[in-house]
Amino acid sequence: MSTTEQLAASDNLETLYGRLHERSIGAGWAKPTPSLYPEPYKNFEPFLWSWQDGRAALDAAGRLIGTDLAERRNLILYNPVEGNDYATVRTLIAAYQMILPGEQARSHRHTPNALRFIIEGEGSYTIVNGERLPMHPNDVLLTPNWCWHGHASEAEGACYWMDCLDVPLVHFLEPMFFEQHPDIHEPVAETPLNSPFLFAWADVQKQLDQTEIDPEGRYGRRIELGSPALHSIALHMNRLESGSRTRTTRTTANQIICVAEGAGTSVIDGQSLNWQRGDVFAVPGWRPFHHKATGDATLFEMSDEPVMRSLGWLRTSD
Ligand code: GTQ
Ligand code: FE2
Repeated sequence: MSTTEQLAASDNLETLYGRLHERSIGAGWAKPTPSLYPEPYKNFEPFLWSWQDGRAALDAAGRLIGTDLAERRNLILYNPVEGNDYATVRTLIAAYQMILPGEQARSHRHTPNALRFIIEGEGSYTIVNGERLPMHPNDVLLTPNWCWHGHASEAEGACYWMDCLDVPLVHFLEPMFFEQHPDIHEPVAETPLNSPFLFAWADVQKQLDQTEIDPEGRYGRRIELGSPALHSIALHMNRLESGSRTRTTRTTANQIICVAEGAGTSVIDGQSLNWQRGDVFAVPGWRPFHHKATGDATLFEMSDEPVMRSLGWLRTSD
């Protein structure tokens, strides 16, 4: 290690860089890649995961692994970019999950916020902080930061859903905590008639029916679940009329979309993705996108908009 005097006497830049490096200091002006750039990089890709394949894979996993060995029987929908094996978009992860009749997925809690969108099956439920919440197709259930939650099924057949969590954001910011429930399976204390953690499809549909089509043409009929549903994740249902096309837009918010109803095509930064019910697709931030519905369709949108908004980084443009 050079001395302070030697550092001070450095008589060319290479010598100075070498002596700085010994001290873990870099020359800001000589950085090989810029730290500041005019607009977001395209680090994550638009991509679609098919429910048909997700369901087939879950059925196979159901034969091969049980909730005794797998804390959750979930399939991680990771964005296919170099070096990534987890995140779906920068801040969020989506997964398909399945539970078999009579199974119980043990209770735990963690600092990441989570939510589920139910895709198929009747008779499963989640126990959130002792409350038993039923899961019906197209319902949305929340398990916010540090709430106990476990899943169980009294169904005739398999029950399937999609999970969305802000784990990649928690990984980045570091406040990760996780623990198992002391009773392994948290007992049911109550079965409430309604809960702020449950958005039932029947209510969502009623609200959509009463909502006007967005006059700017960006979303069709759009409602927000919660305001926002979770501190880090906003949830919207967007209902598109058959044959309609939304106006091209972009936002700094990173989105994951799950198809609640219908079929169509989305064009995201020039890439066309054809979707149908249960499919999940990634709309990374600042990519121009529009949606086209071939029949009446409803898109369930999960985004990190509350994070962007609260930090002053939410921007949208045409
Ligand atoms: O159901 O509690 O897909 O904790 C990933 C982590 C689901 C869950 C996931 C989880 C869960
Ligand atoms: Fe969990």
